[in-house]
Amino acid sequence: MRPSVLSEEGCLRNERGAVLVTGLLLVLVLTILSVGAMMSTATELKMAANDRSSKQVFYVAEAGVEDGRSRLQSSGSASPINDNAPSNPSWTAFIGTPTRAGEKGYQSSNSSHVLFTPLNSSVDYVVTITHKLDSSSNILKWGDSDGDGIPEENTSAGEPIYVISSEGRTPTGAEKTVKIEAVRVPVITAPAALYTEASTTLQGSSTNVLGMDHCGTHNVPGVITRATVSQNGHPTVTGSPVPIEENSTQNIDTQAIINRLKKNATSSYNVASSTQTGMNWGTPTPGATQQDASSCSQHNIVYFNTQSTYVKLSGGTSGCGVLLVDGDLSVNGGFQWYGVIVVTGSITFLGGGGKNVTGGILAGGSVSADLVGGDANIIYCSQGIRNQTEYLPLITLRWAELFS
Ligand SMILES: [Ca+2]
Repeated sequence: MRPSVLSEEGCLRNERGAVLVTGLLLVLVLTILSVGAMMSTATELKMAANDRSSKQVFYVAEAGVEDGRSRLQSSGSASPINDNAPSNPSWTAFIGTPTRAGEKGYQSSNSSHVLFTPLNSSVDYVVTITHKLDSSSNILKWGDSDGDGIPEENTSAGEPIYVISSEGRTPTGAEKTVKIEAVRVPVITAPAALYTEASTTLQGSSTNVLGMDHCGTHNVPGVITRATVSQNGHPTVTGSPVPIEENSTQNIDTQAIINRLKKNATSSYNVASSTQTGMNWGTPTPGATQQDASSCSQHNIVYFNTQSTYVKLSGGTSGCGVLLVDGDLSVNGGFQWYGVIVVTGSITFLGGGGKNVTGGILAGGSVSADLVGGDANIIYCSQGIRNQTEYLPLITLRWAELFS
């Protein structure tokens, strides 16, 4: 029976060996798994760090872009960047330390170069601001060169387009460049004291439509209309080269002007066949008489969506800035406005009470007629038109993130 004992001992040894091998295999598998997990965690950490670093350097570059864009505003910036050479194609403004600006080509001896200290010194960026040029080195502008009310890139009218390029750098040495094209909001196209598209009646001896520039030297016609003008009761109309230009080919897209500016509205209203009484969106300082220009330093943008009806402003309404009306506008009683009035429909000035609009009016009405009477004084004022857009934030026309 010994062999059977021996054989039992052999079996026990074999089983012990198998347990040992299985245990060793298990340890091996666990080791491989944990090393794999550690490697994968390390990779993920590295990816997260790279992602964080990439985002960080992007925001640093963006801070530089914002530094340039905010300081190019004509007003409203504490330390503005004035483009003192708007027709110099080589003009370059640098924002950065002298060392960082030097890396981007800044030379203190170059009269076309100007250097500005960064607004934010806690992060490292260097910015260059140049004029956008065409292939013949002409300065490209953003403005309404063809008088349809819609700005476009051109070489004659409007504001110079700026190319703002900002290179951000983090303490770990990551770099990224963000580049934008930005421009000041161009002036609203206002070719006359009163521009209309429908047949227009001017009535009453106390109605004055004056195209001679009352705050500058840019004289325009009193009225430009795509239709005709009838006059009743001896209103006064002046302007240059003519007081009234009828059947004009000029075609201003008043809807496009409104759509562009209503984004910046300081007051917006949804109304339908509504009368607003005694509204105040600023108080112009009147001139010596109702036939003189008023003045005002406030800038409101008031937008009325009338849902294809009208809004009537009555009872001593006043305002400074831009009045935008989607629909028809009716003004009854005393009314003082300094700035620009743009209406997609027709415009009616009636009733008693002195009315003074200093700046310009655009009415797009093509069905109803425009009627201006009731002590209305519409006085062209180039400064009053220009004032309304130059304080607005710059528009970004194009944006690019350059990898580096
Ligand atoms: Ca245009």
